[in-house]
Parts: sequence; C-alpha cells; structure tokens
Amino acid sequence: MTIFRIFALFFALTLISACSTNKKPPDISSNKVVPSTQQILYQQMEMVGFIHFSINTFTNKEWGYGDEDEQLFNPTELDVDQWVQVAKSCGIKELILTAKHHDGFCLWPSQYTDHSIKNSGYKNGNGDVVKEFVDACRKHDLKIGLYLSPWDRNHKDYGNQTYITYYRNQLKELLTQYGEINEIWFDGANGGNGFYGGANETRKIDNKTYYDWDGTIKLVKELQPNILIFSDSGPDIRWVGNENGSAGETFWSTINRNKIRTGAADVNYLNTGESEGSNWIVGQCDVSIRPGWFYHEAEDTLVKSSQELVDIYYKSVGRNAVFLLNLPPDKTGNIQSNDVKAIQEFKKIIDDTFKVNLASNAECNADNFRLTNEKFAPKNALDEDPETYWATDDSISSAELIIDLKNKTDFDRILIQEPIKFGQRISKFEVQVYNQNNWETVFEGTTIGYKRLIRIKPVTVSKIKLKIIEANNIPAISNFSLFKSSEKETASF
Ligand code: FUL
Repeated sequence: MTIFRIFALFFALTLISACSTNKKPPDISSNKVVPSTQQILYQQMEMVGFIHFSINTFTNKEWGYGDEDEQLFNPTELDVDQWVQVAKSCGIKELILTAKHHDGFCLWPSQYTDHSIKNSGYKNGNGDVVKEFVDACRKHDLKIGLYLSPWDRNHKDYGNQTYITYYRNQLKELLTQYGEINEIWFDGANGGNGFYGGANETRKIDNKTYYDWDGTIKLVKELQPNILIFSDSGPDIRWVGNENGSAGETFWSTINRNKIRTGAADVNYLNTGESEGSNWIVGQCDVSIRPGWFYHEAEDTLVKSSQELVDIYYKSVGRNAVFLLNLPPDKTGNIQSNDVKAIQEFKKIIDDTFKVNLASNAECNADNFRLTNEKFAPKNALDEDPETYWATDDSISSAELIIDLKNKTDFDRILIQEPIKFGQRISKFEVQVYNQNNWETVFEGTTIGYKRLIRIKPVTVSKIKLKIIEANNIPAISNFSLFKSSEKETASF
C-alpha cells in the first residue's frame, strides 16, 4: 500500500467514526456574529439595578443646572449596605451608581473639580460615596457599574477640547482607584443650557464628533480590559430606545453599530436591532421604579406596583434583554420602604411563577434532529442545562419540537431559549397546543434569543408544539419550559 492509500484509509476511518452516532460530533457552526463570553455572562444576570443619588436628591431636581451649593449634599443616615441588600434580595446582580450626573457634581473627591463631595457637608468633606459603594457591592458579591455623564453643566470648558481631557481624567480616576469595575454607563443626553463655570448659557455640541467616543472606548478598555461599555451604540450593551423598560417584540442582539448615532439614535432601530446586524450588543431596558430618576418626596405615592414591575420583566428579560431597574435613595441615603415593598413583592411573584417547570418530565420529539445524534436530540431542550441543545440538520430552517406532557397540565407561561453562543437565529415561530384533536395556535412570535417569556391565557393540555418557521441558520433550542403564573400575579397583558 502506498503512503497515499494509507492516508486515504486513515482519513475515511476518521470520518466514519466522527459520523457514528456513538461519538460526539462538533457543535453546530456559529453565526458570523456571536456574543463575547463577558456579554453572555452579563445577559445571564438578567436583572441589574441603577442608583440615581447625587446633589439632585437634595435640590429636588432631575437635571441639576450645575451651580449647586456643594454643602447641600449631606445624607444624614447614608446606608450603602441597605442599597446593596435590597438589590440583592430582589435578584439584582449588579448595581450602577451615578458617580456624576449632568450637573457635574462628583460623588468621589475628584482632583479635577471643586464641584464634588469634598466640598459637601457629608463627613465634613471627607466622604467618598463611590468608595463606600464599591466596598458594599464587593462585600455582598454584586457586580459594579458606574455612570459618568458626558454632559457636564458645571464645567467651564464643556464644548471645548479641554473638557474631553477633563472627562477622560475623571474616567481614569474612576477606573484606576476603585478596583475592578464591571460596567461603565455613557448617557446619551448632551448639550443645552447650564452654569458652565458662570457663563450661564446654552452650549451645543456635535454629538457625532465632539466626544471622540472611539478614543474614550479605547482608553476604558485599556484601563479595565473586562469592563462592559453601555451607550446608545454599545459597543457591549445598548439602549433599547425608551426609558419604560420595554424591548421590541422583535428583538435582535445583533445590530449595525455604524447606523447608531449616540445621543441622536433612531429609537425604533435600537428597539429591534436586525437579524443581519454586524455587531452583537446586548439590549438593556432602563426604567425607574418612580416617575423620576432621582428621589422626590412628591413621588412617594407614585412608586410602580409589583404588578407593573412584573409586566416590565416580561417586556425586558422576556424579550431577550436585561432589566435595569432604578431604585433612588432619599435624602437620608436610604431606599424608601414603598420601593422596597414593591420590588420584594415583584420578586416573590417571579420566583413563585418560575419555581416548577411543568415540562421537566415530559417526552420530547422533533421532526428532525441533527445527524440523529444524541448530542442534538430534542430532549436536550427540556433538561434545563443551558449547555445542551436540540438542533436540526444543515439546510433546515423550519422544524417542530413536540412536547408530550403525558397528563393534562394547566399552564400559562412559556420559556424558550436559544444557545446564543452560536448566534441569534430564529425570526418566526408559533406555539401550538393540542386541543380536541387539533393543533391550535396560542402564540405567534418572531425572535427568541437568550430568553423569550410568553404569557398566554391558561390552557389545560397534554401536548404542546414549538413550530419554528424561519431562521437565519439551522434552528437550535437550549431550553423549553412551561409554568403556571403565581396566584399573586394579577396584571393583565
Ligand atoms: C437619561 C438622563 O438624562 C436621566 O437623567 C437618567 O440618568 C437616565 C438614566 O438617562 O438620559
């Protein structure tokens, strides 16, 4: 036998053994655009929290003008541990603090400005709320995010190049003096009237060029290689185009960054993304538990109810995005009991609803599964292991997964997940239930992504079908579960 023949034989044998059903074949091939590991971990947190707390808390404003007397910042019983404990007890995995809002007041003693905590009444100017915040988060094992407003209504140079240097110097302080920071939040609001060092005028900037975001992003990643950057256009986490906590019914994590202009973004585009988008940017739904972002006594009776929060959860986490809930502390420095009660009730409802997966013991079949290999078998969609998945053969873009519950079961919530490490694929699907010898459609949907939560009117059936109608690559499902909503949930949808 010639060397060539030996090689050919060896090659053929390897191929045969790879295709045999006993051997595990490689994973399905990935889409061109996939999330980074950090982005997957971020998405898996599902709920993050915002803390809007600053001089506005004491001046009763939403957007301070920038001329505030620093002495006004003086929380009497600041309890950063309470923020963290409240957040943690409600399932929040990361907290983001407004280190500097649009008024330019800094919660840390920045060496670059006098408009900061160092001139406040708090601890006679010796306090550092950013430090207290990061210490408390670390103590309770929460991830840490910081908000540094690009718009600064206090700074005399806002609008000039020198301000960009100032802004970056502040970023350097925050990203080098407080250990590992997991997220930095760049707000889109910029330009307008303000104090500007006493000029008291209106300043407009060109949001396309002024901030040189590429340079700032580079600096941030140099200082903190694992940090995730939020802005209208990411690069890691993106705004969903509204502040009411609602991602689009169709929501792609893929989007074209170059179509998004930070500060002047197309909100409809941000709210949906696109299947062929060339960047993976996780959606984040920011919303406040109160009408305003900062605490105002007049809003004590306007705290969102637990039912409203549940509705937001379905429209954010349930539509492939992350829920960012703002919990603004009051003048004492504590999150008020109304807010705590609402969010704790919300958490109970969610926990109650998703406690028992009614499909966990079901039998699962599909009209096709890849290479008829166990690695891609339909049952992988029911095992609640995010690493295992059902997938079809190549060139298939529509397929059916049939779940046989054996007994008639009462449910009204459906959870579906794609294994997003391979990309986001499905763009059209239906859920059907078998009722009186007929398949009846109970839900028609578009995208799934990391997680899709579906609310339907209660049904009592023993068979249910996920019908995937369109996908940009072969369909794959890592999880399909069924639940019965908590009796405490009364929200209509
Ligand atoms: C907005 C800001 O103008 C609000 O004050 C708040 O900080 C919110 C999260 O982002 O754009």
